[in-house]
Amino acid sequence: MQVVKYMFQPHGDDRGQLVALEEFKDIPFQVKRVYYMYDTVEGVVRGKHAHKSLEQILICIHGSCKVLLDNGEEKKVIPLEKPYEGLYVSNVMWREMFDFSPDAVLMVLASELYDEADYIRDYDEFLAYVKGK
Ligand code: T46
Repeated sequence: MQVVKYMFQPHGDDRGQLVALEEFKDIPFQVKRVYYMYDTVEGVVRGKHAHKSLEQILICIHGSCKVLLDNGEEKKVIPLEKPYEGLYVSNVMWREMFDFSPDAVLMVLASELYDEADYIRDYDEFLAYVKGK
C-alpha cells in the first residue's frame, strides 16, 4: 500500500508559521467540506469505516494522533504529529483514528458533501466491496 503524506509549505517569518492550502494545487481535489474533531476522549477509536467515493486529507493541526489505513489486503499505521503534514485517504480505504493526544485537533478536508450513503460501516461488507471491485 502506498501511503501519501503531503508536507505542506509553511510560510514562516519572525511572527510564526502559516500554511495555505489551495484546491488542485496543495490538495488533489476540490474541497467541498471541512470538518474537525477535538476534545477527543482518551482511548477512543474514531472512524472504523470506509467510503465508496470520498477522498480526504487528514491534518492534525494541533497535538497528535495516529491513523490506521487498511485497503483490505494491507494495514499501515501513520502518525500525524505536525500541523504541516496531510495524510491522503483515498476512497475504498478502511480508516481508524486513535491515540489522540488530549490537545489534538484533527481537521479533515473532504472531496464531497456529507452523505451517509457513501459510508461502509461494517468491516465484512468492506472486504466484500473490495473483492467485488
Ligand atoms: C472520516 C473520518 C476521518 C455530520 O453531520 N457531518 C459531517 O460532515 C461529518 C463528518 C459527520 N457528521 C455527523 C455524523 C455523526 O452523527 O457527526 C457525527 C460523527 O460522525 P462520525 O461518527 O462519522 O465521525 P468519525 O470521526 O468516526 O469519522 C469522520 C468522518 O465521518 C469520516 O468520513 O473519514 O472522520
